[in-house]
Amino acid sequence: MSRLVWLLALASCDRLLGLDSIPPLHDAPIDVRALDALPDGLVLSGHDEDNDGIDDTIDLCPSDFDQTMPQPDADGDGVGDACDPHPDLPIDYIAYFDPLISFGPWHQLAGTWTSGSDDVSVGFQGNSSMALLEHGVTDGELFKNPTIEVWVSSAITQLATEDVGAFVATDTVDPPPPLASGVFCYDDLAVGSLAYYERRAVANQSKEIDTPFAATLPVRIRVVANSETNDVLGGPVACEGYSPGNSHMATETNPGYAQPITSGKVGLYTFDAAATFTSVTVFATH
Ligand SMILES: [Ca+2]
Ligand SMILES: [Ca+2]
Repeated sequence: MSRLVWLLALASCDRLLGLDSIPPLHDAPIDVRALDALPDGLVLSGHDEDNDGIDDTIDLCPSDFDQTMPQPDADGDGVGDACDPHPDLPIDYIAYFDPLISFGPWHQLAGTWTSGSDDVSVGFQGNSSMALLEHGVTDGELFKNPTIEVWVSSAITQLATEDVGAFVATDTVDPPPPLASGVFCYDDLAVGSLAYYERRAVANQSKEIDTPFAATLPVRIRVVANSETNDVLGGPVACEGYSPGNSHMATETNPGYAQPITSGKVGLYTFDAAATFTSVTVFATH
């Protein structure tokens, strides 16, 4: 068979099988499992945050790219391996996901935030200032053993101490100063480190740890804030930084405080920096 005839035969075969009528994955952000498995009342969002071709509503990791079908989930808990905080323990679920298409339930405590088409941004605030965007829905509550995942797509720095990150605060977050009591995790853009800052109001304790972290935007920052003393999950709190651009991940754990965080709120913040946040995901345990 000549090369031309072979190609014609192959094209004909595709038409017979209807293969040329199947749109590319990225043009059809619908998981095939949704066709007969979508629970009553569940409506696809029509939005695909991580651009992996799977609608946010049914994506096992809505903010972490994984277009493998079906998406790997080794422990079968419904949270994909690409984002599962405890990939070997079937205890996790996605408690909250926000693609930040609008401000939605978030409200500003400080700074000037703007809502873009698919993100929220905060402008440069000047010397030693902080901008806080706090989640109203979680007011007064904290998901069990939450892991807060935040994606940052851009950041502008002008001074020597620039931070972009997220926090879990143990009580009401007032506009600074002072810093709220809680756990702050951030990419220290000026010195290229992943930083962990924990402040306990009762004991008037604070501790900051930095580890080298040469992040390339976009960057994923996670705050792991266990709400129970649970040896299975490791230490009480930790921070993680991940930058797909250079495949570098850093983890920082503060062993100095054994107390769990038993109540609180979730927030985004910057310090001496302008930044754009593209999504927030809260993982929790059953
Ligand atoms: Ca997706
Ligand atoms: Ca899992």
